[in-house]
Amino acid sequence: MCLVVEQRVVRLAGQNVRALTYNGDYMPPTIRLRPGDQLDLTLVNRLGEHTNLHTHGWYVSPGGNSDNIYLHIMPGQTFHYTYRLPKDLAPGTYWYHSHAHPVSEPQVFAGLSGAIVIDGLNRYLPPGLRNIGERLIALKDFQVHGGAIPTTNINSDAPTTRTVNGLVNPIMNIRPVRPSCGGWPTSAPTSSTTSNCRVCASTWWRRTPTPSTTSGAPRRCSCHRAAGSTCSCRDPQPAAPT
Ligand SMILES: [Cu+2]
Repeated sequence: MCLVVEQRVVRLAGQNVRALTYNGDYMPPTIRLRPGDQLDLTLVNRLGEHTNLHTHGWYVSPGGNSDNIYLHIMPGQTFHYTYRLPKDLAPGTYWYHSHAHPVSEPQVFAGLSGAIVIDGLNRYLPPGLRNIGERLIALKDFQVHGGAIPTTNINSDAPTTRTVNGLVNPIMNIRPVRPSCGGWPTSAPTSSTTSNCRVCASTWWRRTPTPSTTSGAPRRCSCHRAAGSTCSCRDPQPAAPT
């Protein structure tokens, strides 16, 4: 894998913005690996200052050409990283970013961050949901001064534009889940329809605390079987969690 670090004009929230990018994108490639894998990554620095790479959250060597935050990859330099992931690395989401002192904050602020997924999280789901589809949501925010994301006099308290996978207010179509639906485990039932999807979704969703009704009594449903089983909910569906 190769990451090229450079300043580029990217399209953000309907405007052209100079940002610091990996491979020319505000939302750079997602690194996807499994516990025990080895990541060989080439970092090419086309900035006018040094940078480096840090994999946030990994339990890996912090020395040599691994997750060594003291490295300075100088302008024009190419560096080869090798990360050996332990077999017991927790699956889930992580992220990578510049950790080059003292410029890590402005570099990350200007865009140098991306997502990492360590596969294997599904095995912690209820058995009937382990084959559901997966969606990655990466949140980044930016400010613009003079057509560029500022890298000096940063005011993190100033208003920012929040992005989801690099987009502002994107629309994501989701549907309640059943094992064969390929939907989201986090989706909640939103209607009183009686499709299998809704039934399975309500089964999943009832694993979270049940919200109270206006009378204060918890809403309950007759369905407490494992996801995928045939069941029906006689009572109103609970409201979506907030
Ligand atoms: Cu970090």
